[in-house]
Amino acid sequence: MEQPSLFHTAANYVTAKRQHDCGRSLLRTIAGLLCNVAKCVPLLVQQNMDGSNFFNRSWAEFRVGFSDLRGNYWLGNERLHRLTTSGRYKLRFDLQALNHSWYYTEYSSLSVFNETSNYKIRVSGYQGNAGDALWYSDGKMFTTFDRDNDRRSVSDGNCAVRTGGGFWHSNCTYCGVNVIRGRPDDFKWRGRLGTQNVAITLNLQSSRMWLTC
Ligand SMILES: [Ca+2]
Repeated sequence: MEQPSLFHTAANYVTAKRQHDCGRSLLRTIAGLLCNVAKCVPLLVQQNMDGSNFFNRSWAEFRVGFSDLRGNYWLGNERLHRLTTSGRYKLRFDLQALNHSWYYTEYSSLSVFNETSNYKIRVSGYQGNAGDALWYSDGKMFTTFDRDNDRRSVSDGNCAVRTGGGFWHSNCTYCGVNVIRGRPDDFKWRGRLGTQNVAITLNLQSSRMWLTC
């Protein structure tokens, strides 16, 4: 399955950004990000190269974002909040299965609330060919190993500890893009089609999330 070339690599994303006159010095600022998204340059939100433990991070780290030289990336919850409450954006997932086929899921509407609301997510308007895995996170707050806002009982613990990744956990997630491979829920996408909750299961090789317009 062919991947749309625009989304294919993080390098393409950087190149695309530089083709727009938003100012390189602004690339890490909200103004720079808004400028790029306003011009419909897809903005990378997340990239998980291999399901390692890269997303096993604190609340403070998810708040501001983090990255490494291998391409693993989290934009940051505060930026996500400010972007998605200042304009209307789509959220796109590009999903590479272990067999190297590519799939995508897109949501036509995304909002991430403020830190006081524990970065609660609202997402709707699924389309794609991987099913809807984020429905289970809709309306949920963000949970990290040091901030338990999930629906899992106190005695059963914290989904970020259990899965090894911070996310908008319920009990815990069908959208395992931040989960360590081999942990509960795994580095898997489990998509709903119609009323069938797990119609499509993708064992992931890599994942990306984008803000698009
Ligand atoms: Ca809990």
